[in-house]
Amino acid sequence: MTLRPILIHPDPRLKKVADPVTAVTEEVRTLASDMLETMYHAPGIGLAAPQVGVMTRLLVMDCVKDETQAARPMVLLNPEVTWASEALNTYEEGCLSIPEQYADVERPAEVEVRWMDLEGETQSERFDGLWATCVQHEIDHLDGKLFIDYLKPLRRQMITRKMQKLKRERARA
Ligand code: K1U
Ligand code: ZN
Repeated sequence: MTLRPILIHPDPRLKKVADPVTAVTEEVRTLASDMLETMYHAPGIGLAAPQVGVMTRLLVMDCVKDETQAARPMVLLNPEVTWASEALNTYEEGCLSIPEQYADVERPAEVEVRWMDLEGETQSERFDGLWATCVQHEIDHLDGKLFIDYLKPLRRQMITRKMQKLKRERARA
């Protein structure tokens, strides 16, 4: 397994719609495995393929935060929200592509998602709580959308400027 570098906003690849996975190849399995390792190492609770520069509709997540509970690494290929609750939930979101910036985002509290697993089988599950927030945040990444796109333009601009500065500093180091 290999740690893959995570792209930092602004980057054109984070604004593009990713392409569907057409077959579960060795390349797809390696990508999923590398992304899980990269997510746990970050640490994070989710990661979408465009964040590691791969324009494919693949996401990984594990929202088990309690260390006494068993981990639940999930790999979702071509995920689609098939139902969303009218009830909304607000969560202070972060993003591994926008380090150390957090903001409240309102999203459906529960969603049903259909996807293909690494065996090529169709799966469907209803998510709530942090799982629902995370899967929607990751599917947004596959559609070229970031959590800051839900914020007012001024706040979004301030965060983008901070990220530009961070990237300049990292390039100099
Ligand atoms: O997609 C990403 O950038 C990952 C992101 C997912 C996410 C976080 C919060 C709400 C929605 C989606 C993260 O994992 S940021 C890091 C984080 O939330 C975290 C890190 C360590 C422990 C617990 C949470
Ligand atoms: Zn993110």
